[in-house]
Amino acid sequence: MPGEKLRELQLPLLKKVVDRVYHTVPYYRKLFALHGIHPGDLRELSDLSGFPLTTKEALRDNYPFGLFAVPMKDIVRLHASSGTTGKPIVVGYTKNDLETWSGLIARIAVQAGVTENDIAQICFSYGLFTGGFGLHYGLEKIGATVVPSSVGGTEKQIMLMQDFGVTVLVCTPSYALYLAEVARENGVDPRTMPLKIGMFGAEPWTENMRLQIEEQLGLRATDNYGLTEIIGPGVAGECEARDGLHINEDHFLVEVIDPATGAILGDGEEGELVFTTLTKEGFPVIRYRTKDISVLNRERCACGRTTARMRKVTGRTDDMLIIRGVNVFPSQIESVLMEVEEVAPHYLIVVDKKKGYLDDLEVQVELNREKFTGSFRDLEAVERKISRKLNNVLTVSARVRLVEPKSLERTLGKAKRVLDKRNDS
Ligand code: DLL
Repeated sequence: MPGEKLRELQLPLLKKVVDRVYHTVPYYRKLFALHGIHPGDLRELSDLSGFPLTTKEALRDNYPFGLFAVPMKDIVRLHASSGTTGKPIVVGYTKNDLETWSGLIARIAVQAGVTENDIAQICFSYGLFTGGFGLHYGLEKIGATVVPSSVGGTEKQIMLMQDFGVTVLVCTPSYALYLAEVARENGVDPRTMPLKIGMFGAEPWTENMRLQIEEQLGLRATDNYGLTEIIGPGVAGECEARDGLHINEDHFLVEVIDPATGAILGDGEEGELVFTTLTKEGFPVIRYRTKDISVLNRERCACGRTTARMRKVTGRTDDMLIIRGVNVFPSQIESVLMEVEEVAPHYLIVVDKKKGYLDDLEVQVELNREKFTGSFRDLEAVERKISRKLNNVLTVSARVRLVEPKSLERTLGKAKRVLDKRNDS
């Protein structure tokens, strides 16, 4: 669809949703009044910038059902975000929302190359997390055979993959690497499994990590993005060109803002993604701040699709570490580590305060026994080499500690890469 047609489609949907939340959700009515703005002020798509942004805190404050825009009898499913502190954010779906959602997943799956001939194993948790159920119905919709194996029991997961001839792996990128590792431990070369396509998402991962996964599992790794507050997975996904993730703009209006000022940024400018749902009934959201950092590209993709593409999300405004005043993203560290063959792609970033005031950055990374056969002295040389590389990229010094293979904790869902001990005492 040409861009102009898409905008023609978006405007009435946008007007409708803004009007609807104003009339059905007291929170938005009050918020709009507070900002002296009314749904009638929305004449062009660009008028949306005059409306207030919605934050995670607002969603949390309205726990559990305060922002639902339909009566509870019309909500047929609840999901919740995995908050680490306090109450989660609860979202509700109507029957139509579930239909929309499976359609969007079907779309990103087709983009990734999945067909009805595929057997897809979903190793995302089935529960309040949106990953399992979200991907499930969309993959069924396109006629793929779904194996809802959920999380855990990694050895069994591998057995099922081999016995069922699984061709599509659906999980977090970190779990994909863990699967490969456990397979090798059990004498299975993961490259001999029939896997063809990986649909990975739910956490940031770098291009270097993509290469590692592809090499270890012998599949084509694709990225897909989403968040509970907007719908779950299905917001955006890569096509065969893998040159950015196509945003499903007929359902989600996207903006990029300067996280510090809230000012709207242009295409090609890096900032925080903000989404407005255009078709959701149960839980519509206006201008939701994702805290995810990306860049938009509206040039036509090699695949022919015309939707805006978002660059792979490399970090969040809130996973940014400030080390001695310098902004450091875990993805920068990951990128460096993935280029060093003596280490395995398992690491932990530990931040602490030295002498009570000086930020101290330590990167623990597991040795790769296959590539490292040297002595203690060689070990120190590898640590120094990585340290030097990190120093160049981060512009702050980082201590590197090589640790025993498999000594760092593995997670079955989203990986925990950072341990920040600065506020512990
Ligand atoms: O993680 C939804 C999802 C499930 C997406 C399965 C893809 C696959 P939440 O638990 O609410 O929802 O977490 C959302 O995870 O704001 C990003 O920070 C991060 N995230 C999700 N997908 C990606 C990705 C699901 N492909 C938060 N790349 C988002 C980078 C991602 N970060």
